[in-house]
Amino acid sequence: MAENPRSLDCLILVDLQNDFMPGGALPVPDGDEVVEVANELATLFGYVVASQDWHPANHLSFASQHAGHRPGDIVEIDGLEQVLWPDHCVQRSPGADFHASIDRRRIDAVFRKGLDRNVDSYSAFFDNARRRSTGLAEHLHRLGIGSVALMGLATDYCVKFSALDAVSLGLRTVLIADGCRGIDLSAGDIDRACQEMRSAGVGIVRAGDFK
Ligand code: VGL
Ligand code: ZN
Repeated sequence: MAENPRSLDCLILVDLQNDFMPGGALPVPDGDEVVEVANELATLFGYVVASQDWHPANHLSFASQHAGHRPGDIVEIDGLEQVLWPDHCVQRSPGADFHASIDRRRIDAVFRKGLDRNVDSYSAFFDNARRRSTGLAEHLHRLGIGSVALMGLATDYCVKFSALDAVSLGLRTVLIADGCRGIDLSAGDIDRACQEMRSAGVGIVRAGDFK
């Protein structure tokens, strides 16, 4: 841990896991390009956390759990709209590991999400039903961290929802645009996600701004 995290910002690395990389189960186009950005920025921040998508093998966000459905379909689970995904980031599988080039020594704490079979968790802070916290909000609060910079995968899902939750928690929040890649399930999703974040009060910056 940094000597005095109170005075420092926190870098949040979102889901830099093998399954979101090219060749993975739920590949984000060019997702591997942000790994180097993460390693560089991690040296510049006093405190670094990472989120890790961490699903049971029968998670209900998996299309394989819904007869007759395919990835990309949208269903309703417990009243919440759910996009169905290929099986990904199954707990303890290699796909759930962080990309091998990520410098783990720079990560001060890891927060896992998506453990509950019945509810997905895009945000690094809360599940999609906002019923359970991952512990990240309390953790940052305990450390006296009031501002966060986010980067990672995917811009239009986990990064977006993490950034919106950060703002809603009263954290000063910036998105490192060139440290993110998105899925664009529907063309324009990434641009719309950035607009949504900007309107919510997320500052959009570039990695070079921190150097
Ligand atoms: C993510 C879809 C499903 C993400 C995680 O990390 O953006 N997307 N699970
Ligand atoms: Zn997931």
